[in-house]
Amino acid sequence: MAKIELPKLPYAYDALAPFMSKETLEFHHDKHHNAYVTAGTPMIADGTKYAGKSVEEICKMAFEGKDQPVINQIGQHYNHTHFWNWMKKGGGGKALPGKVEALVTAYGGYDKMRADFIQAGTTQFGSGWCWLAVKGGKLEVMKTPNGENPLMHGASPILGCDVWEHSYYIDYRNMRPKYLEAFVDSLVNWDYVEQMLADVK
Ligand code: MN3
Repeated sequence: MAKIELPKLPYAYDALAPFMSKETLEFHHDKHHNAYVTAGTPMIADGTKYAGKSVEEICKMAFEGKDQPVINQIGQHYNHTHFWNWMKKGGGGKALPGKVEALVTAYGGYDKMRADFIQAGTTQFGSGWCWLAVKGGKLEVMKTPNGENPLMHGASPILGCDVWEHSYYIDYRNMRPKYLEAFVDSLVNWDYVEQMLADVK
């Protein structure tokens, strides 16, 4: 059966300060992500059409079938499971692993990618995510509402940033662009981005 569980954070709750506080991570991981797992678990249990499917397959099936509750809960479980790994202490900046750098260079370079990613996150109206995704071998900057992700739109996500207010309001109040700048410049775990790129089919 498809089984989901709340993963442990891959670092201490205070590891990302001052860019993301312990308090933000406690609420965001322990309360918000946990709520998606709790609500999503019965939706994909044995006896449902999602039993035995991977979380990635469930995301695509749910979007295809316009199954909004599953898009919301399982989409958000997928997004957050990677989100914790997309950050690390001492992350961010321009030192990209080779294959990621090649993709970004083909896109138009680091500065363009950084500006477009921050712009996508800033202009996502209401809750959602901004992304670096791969489609047809090329890098795309995307934004999606609520719990959606690039898998649901025929692309493979390699980096995502949560722009729901619960992700930044404690640390940045209403200044979403400042949060996005800190994410790119000081938090991104490019090694994990490279790992996801390696898994793109
Ligand atoms: Mn969130």
